[in-house]
Amino acid sequence: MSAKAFLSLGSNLGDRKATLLAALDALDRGGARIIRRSSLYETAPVGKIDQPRFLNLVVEVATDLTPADLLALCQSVERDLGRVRKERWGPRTVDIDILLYDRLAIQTPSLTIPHPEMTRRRFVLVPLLEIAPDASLPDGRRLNAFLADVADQDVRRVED
Ligand code: A4P
Ligand code: MG
Repeated sequence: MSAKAFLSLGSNLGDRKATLLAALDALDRGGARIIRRSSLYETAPVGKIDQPRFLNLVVEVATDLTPADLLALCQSVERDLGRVRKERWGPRTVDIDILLYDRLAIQTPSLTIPHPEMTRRRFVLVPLLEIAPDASLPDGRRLNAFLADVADQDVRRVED
C-alpha cells in the first residue's frame, strides 16, 4: 500500500508557473504520483521579505518511496530545474518541501516531518486546506486551526 504525502512547491525566479508544472511532472515520473494539486497562489515572501513574490502550490502524492528517498527525489528535481542555492530563504527557481507523510513524525538531521514551519505559513496552509480540508498533524491537531494566526500574510489564488 502506497504512502500518502503532501508536498509544498514554491518559485520566485524566472517563469514561475512553467517551473512549478515541470517540477510536478518530474516528481510524478520519479515515483511521487500526483493525486491532487491545489490552485496556484501568488504570495508575499515570508522570512526574507525583500525578494520577488512567490508562486506556491501544494500537491498530494501517492508514493512507494521512503521519506528519505522522497526527500532525495525532491532535491534532485530542485537541482535539475536549476535552483541556485545562495542564501537561506532567498530567491529560488523551485523549492520543494515535504509537509506530511502519512501520519509519521520524523526528526533526523536532514529531515523533519511534519515540516516545522508549515503551521506558520499561510502560503502552505491555504493551498493544503484547499485540497485536504480535514488535514491534521500526526498528533491530531487540525491544520485549519492555525489559519487565524497567519491572517496577515498575503496569499491570493490566481487562475490557472
Ligand atoms: N529538510 C528538513 N526537513 C525537510 C522537509 N520536511 N522537506 C532539510 C524538505 N527539506 C527538509 O533546505 C534545507 C534543508 O532542509 C535540506 O537540506 C533538507 O535536508 P533547502 O531547501 O536546502 O534550503 P532553503 O529552502 O533555503 O531553507 P529552508 O529552511 O528549507 O527554507 P524554506 O523553509 O524552504 O523556506 N515565502 C513564500 N511566500 N513562499 C515560499 O515558498 N519559501 C521560503 C523557503 C521562504 N519564504 C517563502 C517561501
Ligand atoms: Mg526548503
